[in-house]
Amino acid sequence: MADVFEKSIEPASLQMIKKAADDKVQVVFDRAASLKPCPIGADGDCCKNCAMGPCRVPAPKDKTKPRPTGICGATAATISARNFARMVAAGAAAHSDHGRGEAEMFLMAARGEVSEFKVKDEQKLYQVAMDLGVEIGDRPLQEIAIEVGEKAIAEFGRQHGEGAFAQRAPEKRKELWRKVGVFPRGVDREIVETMHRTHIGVDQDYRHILMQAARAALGDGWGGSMIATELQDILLGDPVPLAGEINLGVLKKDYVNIIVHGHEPLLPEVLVVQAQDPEFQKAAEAVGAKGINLAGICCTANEILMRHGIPIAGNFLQQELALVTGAVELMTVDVQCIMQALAPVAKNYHTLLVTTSPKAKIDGALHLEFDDHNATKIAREMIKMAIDNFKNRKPEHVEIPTHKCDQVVGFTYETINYLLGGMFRASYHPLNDNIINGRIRGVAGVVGCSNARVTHNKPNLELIKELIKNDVLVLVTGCAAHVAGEAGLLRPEAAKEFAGEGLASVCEAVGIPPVLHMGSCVDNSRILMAATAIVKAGGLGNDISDLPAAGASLEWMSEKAVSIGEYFVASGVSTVFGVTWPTLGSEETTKFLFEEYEDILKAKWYFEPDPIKAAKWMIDHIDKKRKELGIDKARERVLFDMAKRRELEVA
Ligand code: BF8
Repeated sequence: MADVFEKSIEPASLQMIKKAADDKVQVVFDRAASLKPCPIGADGDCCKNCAMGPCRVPAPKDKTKPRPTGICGATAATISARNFARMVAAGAAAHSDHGRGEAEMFLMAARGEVSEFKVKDEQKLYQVAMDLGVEIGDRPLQEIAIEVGEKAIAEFGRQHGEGAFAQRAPEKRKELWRKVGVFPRGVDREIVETMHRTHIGVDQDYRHILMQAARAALGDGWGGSMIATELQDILLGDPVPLAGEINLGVLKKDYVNIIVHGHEPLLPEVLVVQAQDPEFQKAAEAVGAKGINLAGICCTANEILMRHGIPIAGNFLQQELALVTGAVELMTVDVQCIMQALAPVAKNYHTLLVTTSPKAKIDGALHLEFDDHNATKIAREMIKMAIDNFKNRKPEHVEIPTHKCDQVVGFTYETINYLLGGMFRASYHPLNDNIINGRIRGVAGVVGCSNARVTHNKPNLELIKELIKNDVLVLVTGCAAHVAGEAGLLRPEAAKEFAGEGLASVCEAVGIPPVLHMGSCVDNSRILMAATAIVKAGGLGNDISDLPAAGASLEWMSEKAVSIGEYFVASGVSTVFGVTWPTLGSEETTKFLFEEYEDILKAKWYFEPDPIKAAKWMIDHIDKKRKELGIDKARERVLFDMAKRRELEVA
C-alpha cells in the first residue's frame, strides 16, 4: 500500500486503485509506473518535424564538446521553441474546435433548425452582439442571434485585423499587443501560421517563433475559448452559484449510473433533460433500480454541474476509477482527455463505453454519432441502453467509495460582479477595495489537469491551501477545480477553516468560498474577463500585468494547459507550471520565456514543481505588484498589532 499512497492523496481514488489491483485491471497509475517518460523529449530536445530525423540534440555531458544540431542545422533553441509553439497550437486547436462546434450549433438554434436549444440568456446575447458589432436597435431577437452566430463563426477564420473579443482587453494591453505584434487575428489563421512557421526550414529564430506562440495562444483565450464560453452561456444559460457534490461517492449503488465525460456540453445538456422523463424512471424501476443517476467526469462535468448541479464523479485521473466501481452502466465520451484505456477497463466490468463525436472514435467502444439534429434521439437511446445494461451488473464486483463532498459552484465573471456588488449596483469595486485595503492580498488562477507523473491532487491542493491561507483569493477551472472540491474547499465554510483572516472576513461577509469554481477549461476565458473587469473598476493600475495576480498549473499534462498558460502570460498574468517544463533542454528558449517575456509582455513563465515553493513565488509576485501599486502599506496597516496601535494613540 505504501506505493499506492504515492499515486494519490485522495481516499476514494486510493480505494479504487486498490480495487483495480485486486480485480487485476490495469489503470493509468500502473502504466505510469512501468513506462518512464523520455528525458530528451520531455526537455524539448527532440525534433521529429521531418524524415531526416528524429534528431536528438541534448547538451553533451562533456562540456568541451559542441552541442549537436539537427541534420538541417536547427539549434536546440529553435527545436525547443518549435516544440513549445506546436504544443500551444495543438491546445489552441482543441479549445477552438470545441468553440466552433458551439458556434455552429448556436447558429442552427438561432435559425430555429434544432428544437433542443434556443437563446436562454438574452442579456448576454445583447452584450455579445455589441462586442461583435451587431446592431441591436429594434431588431427582433432572432435576427440578432443569427447575425451573432454568423459573426462568431467568421471570427475563427478572420484573416486580417484584430479579433473582436480581444477588443475587450484593457486599452494598455491592446496597445502592447499592437506594439509587439501579437494582437491575434482569427485563431484558425494563428494556428495554421504556427504550424507553417515550425515546419522544417521556415522560422528559425527561437524568439520570433515564441512571439507567434503568444499570438496563437491569445487567439485561443480571447478568441476560440471565449467564443465557446460566451455562446454556451447564451444557449445553455449563464451559470449562477448553486450547490452540488463531487467525488466517486456520487455514484449510487441502487441506481442506473450514467457518466458523461469529455468537453462538449450540448449532448449532455439533452441527456440531463431526457433522464428526468418519468418513462425512464419507470423503466429503471422495472429492472430493479431506484432510478437514473447522472454524473460527470472532466470538463463536461464542470459544464453540467455549473448549470444543473449534476454531480461530478471525478477528474482526469479518476475516469478509469469510476468504471472500477463496477457500478457504471454506461459512459458516454466525446472529445479531449478521454483515455483510450477506458475501452479495456470497461470490458473488465459491464460498462458500455459510447463515443458520440464525429471527430473521435475509440476501438472497442460503441459509436452513436451526435449530428446536431439527433440529440434527443441519441440521448434517449443511450439512457435505454444503460437501463438495459443494469441487469448485467455483477453485484460482487460493485464497490462504491463513500467519499463525496458538498460544493458551491457557478462563479462566472458576471456572478462575481453581482455577489460582490449587488444585483442593482453590480460592480467589481468592492473586490478592488478589498484588494486595496489588503484583506484580499491578491488573486490567483489555479487551473489545468491531473497528471500521473505526480501524486494525484497533491501539488494543486497544497498550493491552493497555501494561497488561501495567505489571503489570496483562488479562481479554479478544469480538473484543478475538482481537487479543490474533493478537499472541501468549495464550501463557503472553508473560508473560516482554511483561509487567512482577511480573505475569510470578505468571504464570510458575502457568503462565498475562498476558492471560486469558474468552470471548464474553455472557461479560463472567464478569468481573462474577470481580470479585465478588475482593471476597469480602477485603483489597481491600467493593465492586467499591474494586478496583484498570478496563474498556476502544477499538475498539467495537456497541450491545452500550455495554451492557457501562454495566453495568461501574454495577457499579463505571470504563471507557474509544475510536473515538468517542455523547454528545459534549451537555456535560450527557457530564458526567453522565463525572463525576456517580462520585458516584452510584462509577464513571464516560471517552473516549480514544489507546491509550497510555487505558492511562495506567486505570493512574492503578488507582493511585488502590491508594492508597485503603492498598496503594500495598506496591507501592513491591516496587520498592525494592538501594542503598536496603543503606542500610536499615546503619541
Ligand atoms: O480541458 S483540465 S485534464 S479535462 S485539459 Fe483535460 Fe486538463 Fe482536465 Fe478539461 Ni482541461
